[in-house]
Parts: sequence; C-alpha cells; structure tokens
Amino acid sequence: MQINSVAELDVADGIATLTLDSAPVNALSAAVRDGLDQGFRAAIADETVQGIVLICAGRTFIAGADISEFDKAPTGAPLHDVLALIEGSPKPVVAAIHGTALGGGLETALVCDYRVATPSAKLGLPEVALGLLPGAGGTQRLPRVVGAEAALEMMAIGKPVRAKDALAMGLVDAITSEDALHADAVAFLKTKLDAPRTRIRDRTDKIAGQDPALFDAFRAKHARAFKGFRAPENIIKAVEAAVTLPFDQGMKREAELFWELFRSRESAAQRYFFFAERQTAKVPDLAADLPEIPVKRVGVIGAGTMGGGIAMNFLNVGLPVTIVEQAQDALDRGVATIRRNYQGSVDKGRMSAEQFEQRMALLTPSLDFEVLGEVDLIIEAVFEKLSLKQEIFARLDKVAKADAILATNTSFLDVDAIAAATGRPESVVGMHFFSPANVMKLLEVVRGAETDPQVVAAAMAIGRRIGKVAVLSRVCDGFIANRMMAPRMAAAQALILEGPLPWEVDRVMLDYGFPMGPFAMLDLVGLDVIGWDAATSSSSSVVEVLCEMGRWGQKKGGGYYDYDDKRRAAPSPIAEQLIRDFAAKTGVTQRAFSDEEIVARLLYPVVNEGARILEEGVAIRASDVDVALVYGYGWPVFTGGPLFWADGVGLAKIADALEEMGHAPSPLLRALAEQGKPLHQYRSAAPAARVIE
Ligand code: T1G
Repeated sequence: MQINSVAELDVADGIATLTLDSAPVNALSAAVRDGLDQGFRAAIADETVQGIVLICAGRTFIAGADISEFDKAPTGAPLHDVLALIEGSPKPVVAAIHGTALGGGLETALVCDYRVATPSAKLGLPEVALGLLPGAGGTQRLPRVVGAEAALEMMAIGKPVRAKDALAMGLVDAITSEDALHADAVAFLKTKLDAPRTRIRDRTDKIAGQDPALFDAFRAKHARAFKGFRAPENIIKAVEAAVTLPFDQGMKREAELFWELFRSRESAAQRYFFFAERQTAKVPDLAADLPEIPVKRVGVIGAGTMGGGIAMNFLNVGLPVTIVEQAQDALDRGVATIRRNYQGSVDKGRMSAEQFEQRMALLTPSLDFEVLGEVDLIIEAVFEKLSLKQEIFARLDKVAKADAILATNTSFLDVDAIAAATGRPESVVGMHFFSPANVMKLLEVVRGAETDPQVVAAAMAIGRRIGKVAVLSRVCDGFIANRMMAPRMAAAQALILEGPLPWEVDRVMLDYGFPMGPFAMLDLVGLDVIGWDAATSSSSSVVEVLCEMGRWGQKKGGGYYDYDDKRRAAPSPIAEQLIRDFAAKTGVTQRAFSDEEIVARLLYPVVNEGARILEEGVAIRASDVDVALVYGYGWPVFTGGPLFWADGVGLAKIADALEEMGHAPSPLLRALAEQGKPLHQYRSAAPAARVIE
C-alpha cells in the first residue's frame, strides 16, 4: 500500500517490505522521513508481519540527509525519532543496500538489525566533506560495529567502503546478488526471524578497552590534512565519547559536537560548495536535449608534461589515445613519462599490473599527423605560442574528421584567434587542464565566440567522464582561475618591497589554508617560465634579477628560497638582500604587516577580479568561480572559495580596503555591497561573447 508519495509498504509471506522512492538519491527529506515513520508504524502494527525489509528504488539506497533542507525550517518526522522507532521495532529489520548508503542513510541502516548489500554497493559517513559529523548516531554506533580506529578512518577521512570490505569489517552481514537484492534480503531475513537480537547500541565488544592513545596518534597522523578544518577534530572527540561514555551520554556529546559544526562558517562553506560543484555542469543556454557528439577515440598533440598528463586522463577511463609529436626523441620521452607515472601507481598499490598494461595498450604514439584524421576529439597541448598553435589548427582543419572536436589546452591565448586559423571555428573549443593534468580536478572549458553549443556540451561532458569538474569560461586573458590568481602574485611581489619577506607571506597563505604560498609555488614552477625573457630582461624587478642570476627556483637550487639536495627549502639570504636593495631604491618605508593585512593585500584583489569576471560574463555564476579556484589553485574549501569567503569578510569592507590599496573596486562589488546582496549567489547576465582587453 502507498504510505505517502515516496514510500510504499507491501506484505508477503509474513515479510513486510518498505520501499522508498525519492529521486535522485532517496535523501532523507521530510517526505522520506514521514514515509519511514508511517511505514514502520504500519508494519509493526500488522500482526501478520514477522520481519521488515527496508529497501530503496532508483539508483541508490538512502544517500544521506537532504542537504537542500539544511537551511530551511525543519518539517516532517524528526530523524532521531524515526531511527528510534526502527531501532525499537519488536520485529527484526534488514536494510537492503544498493548504490551508496551514505551519511544518514548508513545511520538508518545501523539502527536496523541487519544490513545486506549488493557487490557494487558502497557504505560511508562522508559528512566531514560538508564540515559536519554523522549527527544521527553514526559516531556512536559505527565504532561499536567496526571498532574505533576503522570508524575514525571512515568518518574523519570520509571515504566510503566497498561492500566486500564492509562485510569483512562486520558492517554488513551478507552480500547479495547484484540483481536480486530484494529476494536475497527476504531470504536472509527469514533465516533470522527467531534469532536472538542485539542492538548495536548495546554492543561493547568492539570498543571495550580501547587504548586512548589511538586518538592522539590519529590526530598526529592527519595533522597536515586536517589543518584548518574543524569537523575532523569534532569527529575524533565524538568517537572518544563513544568508547568512554554510556551510549545515551555519547549521543548527547555527539549532538553538542554536531551543532557546533552545523553553526560554523566552515560547514556553511562546504555545504555551499557541495552544490556549487554540481551547478558547474548546468549551462543555461545549452539545451538539455542537445545530441551528444560521441567521443570514442582521442588524439593529443604534444607529448610533453601537459600532453602526457592529458593523455592519461583518457587512458584511465579506457579511451584509446593517439599521441602525436614532431620528433622521435620527444615522443619517446613522453611515452616513457606516462609509463613511469603508471609504474609509480603500481608500486604504490594504487593500480594493478594488468591495469597498467591495459592503459598502455590503449596508447598509440605517432609521428604522423595524418593519423589524427581517425579520432573524434583532438587536444592540442604544445608550447604556448599563438603562431605555432594557429599553424597546427590550420593543419588540423585539413586532416580532422568533419565532426571532430578541435580543442586547445592553451592557458591564456585567444581561443578565437586559434579558431580563426581553421575553416571551422564552430568546432574549436578550449579545454584548459591544470598541471599535473592527470591529477588536478579543474578543467576550464573555454567557449569561443563561434563555438557550437554541441561542441561546448561535448567538452563539458567528456570532462566529467574523465573525472574532472568542468567549469565553463568565455575567452579572456587567463580565463577564470589564472586570471583571478594573477593579482595575488602581483600583490605578493609588491608587498615584499614594503616589509614582509617571501617566507612570511608564504606562511600567512599556508595559515589561510593554501597548500603552498605564492613564492614557494614560483620556485616550484620555475621563475623563468612565468614570462621571463632573457633577451629583454633589464633587472627591473626582484624576479628579473633572480632570473638573471640563474636563480630560477627549485630546479636551480635556489630562487626566493635556497634548496638542499633533497629540495628542502630555506629562506635565502641572497633573495633577502636583493629585496632589501630593491626596497631601498623605491624609497618605500619598510614596516611590519599583520597577517590580516597580508591576507587583505593578496586576496582582496583576487575577489575584485572575480567580480569583474562576473560583470563581463566570462563565468556563468559566482559559484563556478569559487569551484575553479578551489580545484585549480587549492583555495581552501572550508572558506567556500574566494567569493563565498568575501561575503563573510564583508563586501563593503573589501571595496573600501581596495580603494585604500589603490585598486578600483569593481562596480559589481560596490553595487552588491550597497544592496546588501551576497556575491557568491550572483549569476552573470547574458555571458559576453568574448572579452579581450
Ligand atoms: N541531499 C540532497 N541532494 C543530494 C544529496 C543529498 N544528500 N546527494 C546528492 N544530491 C543531489 C545532487 O545535488 C544532484 O542534484 C543529484 O542528487 C545527483 O548527485 C544526518 C547530516 C550520492 C555519491 O554527503 O556523495 O546525512 O544536480 O551529481 O555523482 O548524519 O551525490 O541533479 O539537481 O552527486 O552519482 C551525507 C552526498 C549528507 C552524500 C551520487 N551524505 N552525495 O553521486 O550524483 S549529511 C552525503 C553524494 C547527513 C547525517 C548527516 C553523491 C552521490 P542535481 P550527484 P553522483
């Protein structure tokens, strides 16, 4: 019988089956919680029912609380009450799991007597990714099932476990067949109808005598990864409560720790980011029913660092790649680098030898440009020189299939100027990968003035297919992420002439949450590759003099820092003296800067550039910009990204500070500040066709 719009209860042969059906992921919305509440009450009241199966229709078991309801007034049956009802059932209950039982979904399964899962199912408590902790008993029940150490890993790291691992941990009681979950769950339950029942909350075997040293050891092991995040520490505290307090007191402690997180700016930021990341796929003027351009074979032009990394993305998902170079030695080097990368994964146990061979078998190195006539998507990844790219695209125009997608990996050149070298600009699109291309999640898809919407949609789709977060950009200098971060580098290089030294600036950026400071990053990338030209260098800046001195960074043993033979960095007295000398020439009085001032100096101009990108319609929406900076530059996700963070700082404060720094605040920033509207919710008007100063 239909319980409500998302829950149905059927009884057969003494077994009640409560089926939830609430697309897209059976999240614990008010309707779902009401369905559970009413469904279980009906099943418990039905005297013919001896046992209850909880199962979901659609793609997955319950994937957690409904995050979209978090900031709304609560309605429907409270989750804790629903879980208490299930846990108090006088009849045994089995959770039949497929897809992903996550967060509140797994917590619901943990109040059932048993859990059975399909082989492909995954189970996890990933609330930490939302800046939260499992707030429906997960921190108290999971340790009682799998022990404190495994529970800490699952909750503080947030990675789901596969069904077979869950079976080994005792988190599930049986693995069913992939396509007979319900029948197998019923059969399993029938074997348990007379079995003695022990609620997880009453178990102590897995937590008794837990060595308290575990917790500080876990903190120490993950100190670097948890830096700046609040949720992991609260999760550790909740598990400590689970192994030291009676269950009900532990639940009270969990609630305290949960609500502390829920009210935090960090969790608001990470909940915002969860949806922001998914919004990037939604391009307003791309019809949802655009026929997809099939991509079955990929060509990559250039076997250098970027070309090789790009090729690996496609090999990793089983797509054949033809990689083309001009010279045999370059081609051999490129293939050897890919092989070495994969071998490294095999050595670290992240890839099997078979997978290694499968990937390499899909790679076809070639010196023959003509072979690109057989592929569906061609990505050019050669040196950043416009004339060279135009020459390549002119050749592609003659060689590529009529419906091939012609993509350039350029990081800042004018995609329209490249497209103009062909007779088919509608087939040309930017696909800007970030180095290392096989690791970084951001892919900027750059839409040229004439790029066909189908080509844009195909580039976005193939980006998702290779595991990237694809963000759409219009043509402008630096697109979104590089354009946004250029002002931070400029501000940093200006600031070291006023007092703070590179290592102090880098420390403040590390404390803010970046994985690396701007000067350490410059030394890593190489001072010489960020636009230094020996022919025209005129000792006009610190970075130019460093380059002229051959201090190109890590690869030369020194740049802003000095490096030992293990590339360990130390502040460089040479760089410091050079900076002092330059500062003296500028006549600027050196002074100490607070960390807050350094953050403002470096990051407010970034926010301003983001507002300009929105004014110009280069990005579709502010949240896309935040996603690009988090995934392109490691902007700490617990801030939500630069524009979400700016709203927390205050737009008027930022605009005023920019003026004091001598920057012109973007009109959009000023307008939103005056209207009291948040920047991170801004959506561009009709995106501009192209923006080139
Ligand atoms: N709430 C609301 N909407 C959700 C959702 C959720 N928990 N999970 C997914 N969606 C939407 C998503 O926005 C998208 O919508 C669509 O579903 C498909 O998602 C009490 C407090 C389940 C592995 O953190 O990890 O439980 O864009 O594109 O790649 O202790 O979604 O189509 O309109 O990601 O196949 C804990 C979050 C919540 C799981 C599927 N649970 N979700 O991945 O599809 S907090 C989570 C995921 C909690 C308790 C606490 C993934 C997925 P649209 P998708 P996918």
